[in-house]
Formats: sequence, C-alpha cells, structure tokens
Amino acid sequence: MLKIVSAKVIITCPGRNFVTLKIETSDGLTGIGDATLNGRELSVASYLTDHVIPCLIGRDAHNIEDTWQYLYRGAYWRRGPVTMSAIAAVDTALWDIKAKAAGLPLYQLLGGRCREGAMVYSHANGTTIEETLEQAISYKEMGYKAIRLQSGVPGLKSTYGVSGTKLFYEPADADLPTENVWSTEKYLRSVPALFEKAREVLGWDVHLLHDVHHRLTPIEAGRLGKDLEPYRPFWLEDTVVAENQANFRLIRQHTTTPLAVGEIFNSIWDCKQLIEEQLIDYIRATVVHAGGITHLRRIAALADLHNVRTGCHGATDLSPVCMSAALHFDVSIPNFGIQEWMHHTKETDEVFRRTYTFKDGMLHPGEMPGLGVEIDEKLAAKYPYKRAFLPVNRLEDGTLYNW
Ligand code: CS2
Ligand code: MG
Repeated sequence: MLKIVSAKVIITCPGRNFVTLKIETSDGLTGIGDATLNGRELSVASYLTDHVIPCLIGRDAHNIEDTWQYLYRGAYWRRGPVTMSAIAAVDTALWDIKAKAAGLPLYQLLGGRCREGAMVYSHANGTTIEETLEQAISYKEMGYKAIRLQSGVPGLKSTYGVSGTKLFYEPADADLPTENVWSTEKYLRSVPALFEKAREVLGWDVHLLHDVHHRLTPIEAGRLGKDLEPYRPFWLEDTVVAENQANFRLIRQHTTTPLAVGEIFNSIWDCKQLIEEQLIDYIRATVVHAGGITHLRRIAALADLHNVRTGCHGATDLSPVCMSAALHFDVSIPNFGIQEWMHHTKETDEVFRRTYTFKDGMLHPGEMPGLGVEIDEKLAAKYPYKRAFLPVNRLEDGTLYNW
C-alpha cells in the first residue's frame, strides 16, 4: 500500500495567483495537482485544507478512482467549480504519484500515445485589426499551425482578449472587479472584417480561432457563424452562455461554423446534451476545473461517441501543472482536437519547473516519470497571494451582462 502521509496547499503569485496541492506518500513519493480557480483561489484552498486533506491521510494513493468517488459522492453537495477543482487537484496529484511509482510518463498509464504531440494555438491580439494580424504573422513564423484572433472593437474602450502586454493575457486585473462596457452591435460589425483581412494576410494553411466569451444570444451567434463561414474558422468559442444546453440547437440551424464550449464546465453533466445531440464540435473542459484526469477522460470518451473532439482550456490562470496533465491526456485520447496554450510569465516558469516543450506547432509532454513538472516551494514562497478579481461587463445602458 502506498499510504498518503501528508498533503498541503501551496498558494503563490508569480505574476498571478496559483493554488497547488502537494501530496506525500509513505515511501517519499510526492505528486502535485493544480487547484487554481481564477478570482476564487482561496475558496478552493480552504476546501482542500479544511474539507479534503483530513480525509486523505492514511488512504492508499494508488486508489485513484475510489478516492475520486469518495470526494465526489462523499461531499453530498456535488459538482460546482470549487468542489470539482479541489477533486481535480487530488486526482492529478495521485496520477502524478502513480506514474512516478511506475517510472513512466503519465501518458503511458493512460494508454500510450495516439499522436506525436498536441497541436496548440497561440493568441494574437491588438487594439486594431492591423495590430492583431501583425502579431498573428509572427506566430505563424514561429511555426504555430493555429492562431486565435481577438481584436479591439471600434467604439469600445476594452474587450475580451485584448491586452496591453501582448504575450501574457491576464484578465484578473484588479483587487475588485473592473467594470467593462460591452456592445454586441459594435462587436458583430467588427469580427467579419477581422477574419476577411486575416485570410488575406495569413492565407489558408493556418487554423484561425475566435473566442466570443459568452456574449451573444443564440440567433446572434447564428448570424456571426454565418458571416464567418467564407473564412472557415477552426471554431467559434463560447458564443453563448451554456447553462441552457438546448440554446445551441438554434445556432446549429443557422451555421456550419464549428462551435467550441466548456472551459467553465466542471462535470460531464454540463455538456452531456451538447455532446449527445452533437450541438458542438469541441469540448473545452480541462483537467483543473472538470474533476481531474479521471473525469476528463469520461467526458472525452462520451465526446468520442458523438464526433466531438477535445479543445482543452489552457489560459494563463491554469498553472503549468494543469498544462502538463492536459498534455499527457491530449496525446493519449483518440479524439484530440487542439490544446490552448497561453504563455506563462518567466517567474511562473521558474516556480513551476516543467518539461513540456514546443516544436512544430505542437507541445510535447516529455518523458519524465509522472506529470513532468515540479514546484519550487522556496521560490513559490517569495510570491505571496495578491487578491485579484475578474472584470464584470455592463451594456452601454448599464445593464449587468456576461463578461
Ligand atoms: C479565455 C480565458 O482562454 C480562454 O479561452 O476564455 O482567458 C478566460 O477568460 C480565463 O481563463 C478566465 O479566468
Ligand atoms: Mg475562452
């Protein structure tokens, strides 16, 4: 038996807050899991410290599925981003331990490779179309096969995905939520022009993606999807809020543009109808927020039955621990689609020593036993937690809207 003897939560802020769970076993093996929930980090830290870790001590670290069921069913209050991020961190850390104990990179325990590496997409953004495409050209020259385009909206002071810092996009930008102003009309006028210019400048041998970030109604999403069809987007992401999964039936009636959704989902129940009715083409749920590798494999298996591929979320507020775990998952499943990869800051990459590498437009998880990532606890301690909230959005008339 590989007994869990201790576990702790490490909170660090090398440019942004990260929450990491570290589990230690009786033979000295340790494993780590990402538990970061942007803007609600301390809730997950407390859930782990106060309600999960006491139940872990003495359990067999090898019993990953039983531990998952214990934490999911045993909570009574099932699902939700805080609970499922906490379960995800435990699950990821236990997979890390199991793979280290086997002396294998994690993907070997998940069935081995289905592909060389995981195709990733980069993030070109700018206040104008020209600025955005300038960055897109440099990403294409770096060898990216897929690029997300997010451009400023004429008449709006700010919009999702456009950051002054260019390479590192961090939306949690203030101690209390900043208030952004949104106009769907202005936005819908600007996107087709962006894509038309993008195809002119970048050509057709690069995938182009766009994130709507939950801001349209289904019929508006149908219209945008139709407007973009001539430019063949790889996907339109988060077109509408997805609590009502049936919303997507209306979008599907109007456009063949591929749809992606799910970065804020935390269980298979959030996407079961979307997948079974093939209302989407890519499911974006990822390791840290959807219950870990164990649960994400269930979602991918259901998606595989219904022609849905994966497109795991990979923003800067998911730590290199989540990215490492996602890459082992990505190379091991049959219905991989694409992996988001927003670069982390230099400080973050120093705190989290990771072994995944970028080559020919793909990320490779590496061959180290386990996840292939370790946290430098001494360095992590140098970056204390700093409260930061995601913004809120209001329409021009002041109505509180989706950010
Ligand atoms: C975005 C994220 O990466 C994405 O597709 O939707 O930047 C998202 O806004 C953040 O992860 C929220 O914390
Ligand atoms: Mg998104």
